Formats: sequence, C-alpha cells, structure tokens
Amino acid sequence: MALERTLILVKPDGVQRRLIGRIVSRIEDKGLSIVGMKMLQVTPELSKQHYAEHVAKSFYKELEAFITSGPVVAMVVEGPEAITVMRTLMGKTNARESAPGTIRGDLGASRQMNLIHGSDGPDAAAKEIATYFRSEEIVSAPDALTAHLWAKEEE
Ligand code: IDP
Ligand code: MG
Repeated sequence: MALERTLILVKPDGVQRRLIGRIVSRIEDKGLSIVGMKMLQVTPELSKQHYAEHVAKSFYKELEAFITSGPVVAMVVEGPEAITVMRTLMGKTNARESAPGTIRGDLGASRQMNLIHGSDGPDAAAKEIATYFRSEEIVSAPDALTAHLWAKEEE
C-alpha cells in the first residue's frame, strides 16, 4: 500500500454550476487530504499538454473549448492509494454511465462535461502535479485525524 498524491480538477462545468463545495466535500468526506489548491484558467497550450494523449482524437477540439471555457479548481489530493480511490469516487468517464454514489454519477449527465478530472496512474499524477503546482504550493497533510482514518501499515 502507498500514500499517493493525485491531481484533481473541478472542471469549468463544476465551477459554473456552483458545485466546487460539494465536490470538495466528497473528497474530504472520504478522508483524503487536500495538500494543494488553486483556481486558474486553462489555456489552449496547457490543455494540449494536459490532454496530450487525446490531441489527435476527433473530440479534442471540443474538449479544448470546454476545458478552456472558464476557471477550474486544481487540487493535489493525498491519501493511501489516492489515485485509485479518486478514480473510483469520480465514476466512469461518461457521466450517464457512472454509478449513483459517484461524483459524476450523482451530479452529471454528459460524457464531455463530467465535472472532474483525476490522474489515471502514478506517472500521470507526477507529471500533472508538476504541471499545475510548484513544490512550494504543496503543503503537508493535516495529521490530526489520520490515526482514525486508516492504519499506519496502510500508508
Ligand atoms: P477521464 O477524464 O475519465 O480520464 P479520458 O478518456 O481521459 O477520461 O478523457 C478525457 C476527457 O475528455 C473526459 O473526462 C471528457 O471530458 C472528454 N472525453 C472523453 N471521451 C470523450 C468523447 O468521446 N467525446 C467527447 N469528450 C470526451
Ligand atoms: Mg484520462
């Protein structure tokens, strides 16, 4: 088991729909720690870097228009297996197919406007965190509750 960090975005639809608080609550309710957080505007250049694996795909032009359409909230989220835990909490890419109880499944109805981004593996997480955050913008996780959230050997 491993203490991991993952890069989360509340996408422009989540910000416009005033869902920042509810999405952040889901992450905090799970016991994960937010160790970095800021609001920013994704530029076309940043979009191409972030979605490099999708740039050649037919939906990329629309994806770029969407992700640059308004501010996002970027977060670094930490916890045991945080990358997978967040992907599970988010639900499937197509919000229409995401299970109820997940962020996308409860709050969304679109394949493109699916409210939240989360890194899909350790390599992506490392790259994406470095893209969005300078090291001094990331803090240590609050420690007070961790003894009640998971066992030491799970870190
Ligand atoms: P993920 O966000 O669940 O990792 P990816 O397949 O990496 O999903 O796709 C990145 C983002 O591109 C999705 O979250 C969604 O906003 C958008 N997207 C994915 N597939 C499609 C599609 O077929 N049409 C339009 N937009 C898509
Ligand atoms: Mg992805």
